[in-house]
Amino acid sequence: MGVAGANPALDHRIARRGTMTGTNTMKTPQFFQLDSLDMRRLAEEAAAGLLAPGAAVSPKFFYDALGSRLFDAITALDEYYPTRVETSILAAQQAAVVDAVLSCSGPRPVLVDLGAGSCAKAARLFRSLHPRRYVAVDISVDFLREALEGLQREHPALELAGVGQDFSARLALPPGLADDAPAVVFYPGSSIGNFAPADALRLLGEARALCAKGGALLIGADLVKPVAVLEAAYDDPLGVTAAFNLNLLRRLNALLGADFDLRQWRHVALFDERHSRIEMHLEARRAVQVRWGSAGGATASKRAFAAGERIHTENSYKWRPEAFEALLREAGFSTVRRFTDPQGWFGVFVARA
Ligand code: AVI
Repeated sequence: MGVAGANPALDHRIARRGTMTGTNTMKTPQFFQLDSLDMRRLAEEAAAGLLAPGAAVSPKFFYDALGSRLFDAITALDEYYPTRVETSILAAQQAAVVDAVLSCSGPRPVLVDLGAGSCAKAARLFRSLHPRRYVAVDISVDFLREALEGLQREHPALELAGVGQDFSARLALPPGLADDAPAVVFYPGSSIGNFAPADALRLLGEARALCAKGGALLIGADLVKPVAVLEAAYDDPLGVTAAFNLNLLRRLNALLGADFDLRQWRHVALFDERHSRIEMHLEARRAVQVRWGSAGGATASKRAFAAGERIHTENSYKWRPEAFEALLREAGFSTVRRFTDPQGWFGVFVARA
């Protein structure tokens, strides 16, 4: 994830070319980087979060190269059910889900994938959805290049585009990518749960604008369930989620030139019933002083943390299905279809734009 808002003036477009392989035209993915990854602003944002009275750092700082690998490892844990359950819903009910989507968009929609990463989840829909174009959006096009080039070899005639954009700040695509046909916006993984409801509403409204010409949203959202199940998913006995959380301090050391000693901090994950969210924190094991320099661009500073004081690193909201459907309607979507697993742990929603 990144920092700057979308700025069409910064567009860096690499033109699409077609190459002839025998009698077939093999298309080439096109790439757009909409936000420049401004390390100075990132450093300033992180420093401001550390200095706030209730210290908090955005979860976007989790995802450096190691953090992304640790997140992949989390999705393989027995305790972390969201990825597994969502995949099982999309596999077992794929025909009904795709029918619901196509009944909104009509055949051959543009498929827009938010937070696409390896593009693997969306690629599983290609054979039933038959998109006319696949647009993968992630914070940096560099995360998408390899995946899209691999997909192009498997689907030589499919138009592919990669867009680098921090859609946590603003979602808007370059003209010509999703405005020439009904679009289906795909946002799996319950990543919407990492937004506070007001921010989720803003993002869903922008997603609706993308698919407003007779399209649909296909989105996964994690649902409320017993607290013990939720807390185990975010505090696994192997310590993978703890490592994922602590890695944020490593990232801050690199970004800010800070001197966090990871051994002085521990991972905390608790379900907050009032907000219906898992909260992740890093808690100081003893009184510590943290200093950082001006290397990253932020002003040199320091902060003392008392024993037990915490840095809030992530919220992961868990929705009641009716409340999530109400949120979709508030964002402007009309009919909503819901698909769940037998235990009702996870919801896949198809919302008409
Ligand atoms: C990416 N996101 C949906 C994950 C979640 O479940 O909120 C991030 C995560 N944090 C700890 N474990 C997984």
